[in-house]
Amino acid sequence: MIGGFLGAGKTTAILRLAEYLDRKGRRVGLIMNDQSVGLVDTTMAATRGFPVEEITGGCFCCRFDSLVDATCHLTEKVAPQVFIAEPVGSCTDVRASVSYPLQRMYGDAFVVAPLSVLVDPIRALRVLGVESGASFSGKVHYLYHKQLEEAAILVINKCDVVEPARIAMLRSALEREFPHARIFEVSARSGQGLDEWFEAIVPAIECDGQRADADMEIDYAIYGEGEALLGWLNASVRLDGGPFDGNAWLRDMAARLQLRLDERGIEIAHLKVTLSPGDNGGLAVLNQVRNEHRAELSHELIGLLPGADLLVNLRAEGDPDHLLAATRGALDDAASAAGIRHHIRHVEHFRPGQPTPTYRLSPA
Ligand SMILES: Nc1nc2c(ncn2[C@@H]2O[C@H](COP(=O)(O)OP(=O)(O)O)[C@@H](O)[C@H]2O)c(=O)[nH]1
Ligand SMILES: [Mg+2]
Repeated sequence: MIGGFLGAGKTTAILRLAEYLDRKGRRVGLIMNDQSVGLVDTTMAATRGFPVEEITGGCFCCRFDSLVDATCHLTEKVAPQVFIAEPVGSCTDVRASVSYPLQRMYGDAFVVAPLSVLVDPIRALRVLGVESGASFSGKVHYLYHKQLEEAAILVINKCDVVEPARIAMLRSALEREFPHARIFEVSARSGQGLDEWFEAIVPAIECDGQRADADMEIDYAIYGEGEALLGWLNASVRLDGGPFDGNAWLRDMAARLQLRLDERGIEIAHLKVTLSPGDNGGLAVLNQVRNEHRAELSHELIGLLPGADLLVNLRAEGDPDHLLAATRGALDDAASAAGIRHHIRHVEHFRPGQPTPTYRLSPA
């Protein structure tokens, strides 16, 4: 499992690890996880040609049997030698509720690698109190700390965009607070540092697996309240009446959405949007991981589109009704500014429920 908070770069890193293992001749199967259906991450993984299963409607810990089922489905299809799984970014305590139960109950079938947890350096510098800036409330910070505390390996990602001096400050803060963890500095985007990190996990998968570390104390009431402060919205929308420039439209829609969220004081954890004209016409992907972070288009479309399918995954600290109102408003305004029509086919907005793991085991 490659864990970490929303927007830390898990999906990007997982696809890199899958490519690394593929180059080494290992068959890989990916398992994506989210609270609801219609996942940008699954679309991204499938576009890269890797076999992928998606577990929705709850995190791995609360849908443990679905996780085991997903490995069976992948085994029937491609018999992977390595499974790479992305837990929901608002989830923690995955060692006790996923790694140990897997090892204990299915130890003949699986060796579980040490848990790696990624951090976005700018987000982590704020949550750890090293730098000031907009962040989340206390209970979300509690959940974030627990994610780092249970990691055997902490991976400072996005080193390509943050000055080395700030990365050094973050490393010292992490070493102070989490002395048991190994720390790597990488860029999942540029590839910097990835091989060193991958070389630390892959032999562990093949030889000894996960070391049993000390049990982590966690207050599920605070964790659950922290997770429920994060609103979730997944929408699937049809756009018609073009021609229109899909890349420009995505940027405009995201800017309008961010303004509406700003007005309500809602902090974005991760906004992911894909736009697909269909018929293998490519995919545009937009990501934003903080309010003041400019939305990035990591994949662009070529030419004008007559119509397209839009997928919006928004996770932000705020009332889900406000997320829905802001998303509807941004879609209305962006569509009329471009002279196109939009139709919301499916939308879900909610707060994650109290996490209740299927199993919870201590390392002993
Ligand atoms: N600059 C930079 N951006 C990155 C890096 N890794 C991921 N990102 C971006 O961070 C955003 C969130 O990445 P994603 O992999 O979806 O995060 P996840 O929510 O943890 O799965 C996307 O815009 C990525 O392109 C990196 O190493 N450097
Ligand atoms: Mg992801």
